Amino acid sequence: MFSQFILSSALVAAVAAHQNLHQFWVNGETPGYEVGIRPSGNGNNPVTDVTSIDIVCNVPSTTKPSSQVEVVPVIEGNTIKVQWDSSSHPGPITHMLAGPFDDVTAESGKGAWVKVDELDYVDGKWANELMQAVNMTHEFTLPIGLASGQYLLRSEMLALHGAQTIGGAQFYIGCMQIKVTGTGSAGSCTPSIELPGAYNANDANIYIPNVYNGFDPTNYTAPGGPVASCGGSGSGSSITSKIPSSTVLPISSAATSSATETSAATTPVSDVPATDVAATSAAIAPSSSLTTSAPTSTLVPPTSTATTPTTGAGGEVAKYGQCGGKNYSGATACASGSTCKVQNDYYSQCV
Ligand SMILES: [Cu+2]
Repeated sequence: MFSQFILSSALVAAVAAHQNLHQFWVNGETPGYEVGIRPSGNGNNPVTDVTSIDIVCNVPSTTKPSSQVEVVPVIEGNTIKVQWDSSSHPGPITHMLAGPFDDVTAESGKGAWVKVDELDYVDGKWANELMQAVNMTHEFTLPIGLASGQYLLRSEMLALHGAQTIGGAQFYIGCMQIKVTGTGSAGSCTPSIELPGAYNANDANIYIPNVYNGFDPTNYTAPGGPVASCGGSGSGSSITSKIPSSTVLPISSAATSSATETSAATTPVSDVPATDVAATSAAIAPSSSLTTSAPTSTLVPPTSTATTPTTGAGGEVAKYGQCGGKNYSGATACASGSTCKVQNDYYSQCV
């Protein structure tokens, strides 16, 4: 009896630590709580069979199928902030895109994906710990050079506390449905991977026999390969205000033309110069709270970017943004308070 009690207590603790994705923000504006996100038909439980279709977008909900989930308009280069349930499970967070599709609500996501964001282990902290410090949020920028169309945006938190056994790693997955206005063409982002297929139960970043016994997470990289390059001017909305004006035109015109259909934008894009848009998106600090409106108190005055030289590509990358790596051609200077740290050959990040 006593041992049963211990077992059930342990299970309760484990269940309490499970997590789901509940909300996201586009340039600081949210479509709402659990809006635009496919709900889990799996409770808050993880997916552990990496070869199953569930590894793509979790177990489908039977009560709210994807056809009833909103498709949220975004623009390439926008900042996306996600918020998950609190998690004490150590591990990385990654984001991937599948598309473009004509109707994302009808797509399972089985097939090609490109990784657009990754946060692993930085300065002695796993992604979940870094997120816990900022209300369980994480933000990144959509790449520039995406083809217009509808996409699945997949958020994955991989929990490694059971990774010492094969099949013990826990994948928490939430898929957002978005409609991208972009300047690229289909297939512009490389490399791509297949889901299911790219993950194997015995991959070195999924099955870690020594995870509690000498494992060094310093150089750990999450499953799914490197962050993709999308043929645009690098990733990150900060690029729009930093590169010569002659090359910013495709981006700003895209932003302007789609402003009317972007419910997430409270400030008409056409009313502010591109530098303001960039400054605003770069200023959405992860420390912003649970409020559903833009964290205006953290906004950096546009004047901070007005003095930026217009020549060269040397701009400022927001904290947690990409600042280097193979095939990366964007800004490399990190916002004050953060420094550029190499995560792998393909990805350096301001932390
Ligand atoms: Cu858990």
